[in-house]
Amino acid sequence: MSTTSESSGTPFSAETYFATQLPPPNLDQDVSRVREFVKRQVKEGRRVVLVTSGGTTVPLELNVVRFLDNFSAGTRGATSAEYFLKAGYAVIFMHRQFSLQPFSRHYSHSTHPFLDFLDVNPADTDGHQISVTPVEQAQLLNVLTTYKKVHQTGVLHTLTFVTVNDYLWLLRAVSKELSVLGRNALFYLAAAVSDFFLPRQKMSEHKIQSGKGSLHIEMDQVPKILKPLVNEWTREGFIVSFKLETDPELLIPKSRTALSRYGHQVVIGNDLHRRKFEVVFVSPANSTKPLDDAQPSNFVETWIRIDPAQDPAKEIEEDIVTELGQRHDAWIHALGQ
Ligand code: 9Z3
Repeated sequence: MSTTSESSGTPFSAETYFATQLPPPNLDQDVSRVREFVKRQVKEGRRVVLVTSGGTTVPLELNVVRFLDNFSAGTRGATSAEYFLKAGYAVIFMHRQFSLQPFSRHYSHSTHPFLDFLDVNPADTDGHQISVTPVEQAQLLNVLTTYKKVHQTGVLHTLTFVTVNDYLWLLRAVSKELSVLGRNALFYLAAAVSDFFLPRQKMSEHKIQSGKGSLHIEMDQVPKILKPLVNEWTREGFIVSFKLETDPELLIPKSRTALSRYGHQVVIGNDLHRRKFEVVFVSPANSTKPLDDAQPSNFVETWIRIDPAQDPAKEIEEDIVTELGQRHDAWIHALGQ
């Protein structure tokens, strides 16, 4: 397959996108559940964070057989969601179907399959009693207790997407619902979102047939969704986006560009290969001045690093969430200044 990144047409604006692409079939139902959840959190006085997590697919056919995907397993999002819950936030966890989820992530079928640490009790001749291998008990008890408590208190709401189209429609709808929270809403946009997509008008209805030689696909650019998110859908929320690069030299310049283009609060830059050990927070040096990404002094960079050789159990998301909690706090208390 060969693709070209140059589009002959004008890039889709968010407005054109939503006027021409269809919403996912269960959008209304998803939105009314989010509304109920948010209403309850407002009543109980909690801050709410929207965590997006995992990769988006780009289908190539309407009757989809093939699609483009990306590497994200959803580790960043699922891990961060747990730390946000621990910090007292209610969490809307919007994730790619079948990607990692808070709590169950500790027992992923590929890295830590739970069947490997369950035993049939040897004293039980009928074989009806199952026990947990002693070495796993403490961690399981800890995870299970927190998981049960979170579900009993109703502070975690889960939503799923598969395609980039599902993601965009859901993000727009959920962010509008969160606007009732004003500054108490935090957006943590960790999903790995495709930059390119195939509009439904250009998709083949049926499976693309082979036999005509190589396949050429021209994709359109996904609209820059952060702009309407910041300016229209949710005017007061604290918005954190992630910038992923594979060339470390681009990390800070691209994060600065995103910040000056969209005017939100923080871009967290991460390099694909070092993302589990270091990230950089890029934010405006002075929130009242217009940002110019050609002026480094307009920005502040704060690195967060962990050393896995010193503490293999440490997760960088713990420090990311602590830092964001403090910044969100300051943002709430700066209201009216
Ligand atoms: C991230 O950069 C996330 O930290 C990762 C997490 C996807 C690297 P994993 O799921 O990986 O733990 O394996 N997310 C944002 C990536 C993204 O699509 N950003 C867009 C961009 O870079 C802007 S929203 O242009």
